[in-house]
Amino acid sequence: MSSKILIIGACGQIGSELTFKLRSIFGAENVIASDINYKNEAIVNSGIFEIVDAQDYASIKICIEKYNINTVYLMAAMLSATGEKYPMKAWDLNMASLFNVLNLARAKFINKVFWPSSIAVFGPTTPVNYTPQYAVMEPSTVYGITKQVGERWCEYYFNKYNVDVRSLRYPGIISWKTPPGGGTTDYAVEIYHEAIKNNHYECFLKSDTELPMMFMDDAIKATIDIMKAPFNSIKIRSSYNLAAISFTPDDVSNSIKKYKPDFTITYKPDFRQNIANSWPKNINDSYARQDWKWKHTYNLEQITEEMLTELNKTYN
Ligand code: AKB
Repeated sequence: MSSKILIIGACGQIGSELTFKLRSIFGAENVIASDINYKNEAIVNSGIFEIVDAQDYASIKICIEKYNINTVYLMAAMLSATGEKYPMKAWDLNMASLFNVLNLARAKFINKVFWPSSIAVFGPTTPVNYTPQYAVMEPSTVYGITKQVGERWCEYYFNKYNVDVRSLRYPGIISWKTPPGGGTTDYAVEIYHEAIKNNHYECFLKSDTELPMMFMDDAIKATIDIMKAPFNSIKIRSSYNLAAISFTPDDVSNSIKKYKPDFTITYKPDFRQNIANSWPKNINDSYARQDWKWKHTYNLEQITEEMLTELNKTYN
């Protein structure tokens, strides 16, 4: 694997944990964190940090040249719920950042790229159960459209320009260190914070809304595993289906009640319900398991235990 890494969007939910993990593997001096602002103190103070605007080709190129970067993880994006509020901003950020990094790779300033896609590439006409890798994809959110189009461009840059770009269709990611922002699956993180703080949560999705989810440690492992995998083992250059578990708000609530029997939940679905309704309930990720030996670890019980334990320390 490459020795000098740049993470764009390092202050976000996944970018921050990826930064810590990559630094523990490759050494802090070899992993440069960057973002559009200084919003995550833990990241800004933990090693080399640069302000980089993902929408500005020159801003990324300057950083790549300054540190002799050869691998970029592009983690900056506007997610599904915020994207519906600011459609053009979502389109501009998600597409411009991807083109900037792909074009830097095409011009040989870097030689390896990770770009996350999402289950949002699927839409209301996709089969919802064990959605296969190759399925109808008619995304109904701006975020999903950017991810589907992005996948096509990744495959195109691989085929036409030999750009070594690797990608995963992330499900909802659950973590306690850095909060998510602007996603439809965010309820599955908020619920744990509210359980600790107020012993109550008002959920913006209906109780039986089943969605694919994954604990952060598994998501980071998948990301590093696909980047480590031998070049020829990566057979899919659009993006791999990736799965761990699937659950509903009711399932999470019941798992929290095992530790906090007084916990209560109410339901007040908002516009995010329609987004969730358009996504798969669970995902068939057999290509990832076959091609680069993907395997998840965490189930819902383990996630609940770790979330409650860690957030308890944060708030108390
Ligand atoms: C979102 O909810 O928008 C994201 C995603 C599934 O990509 N977490």
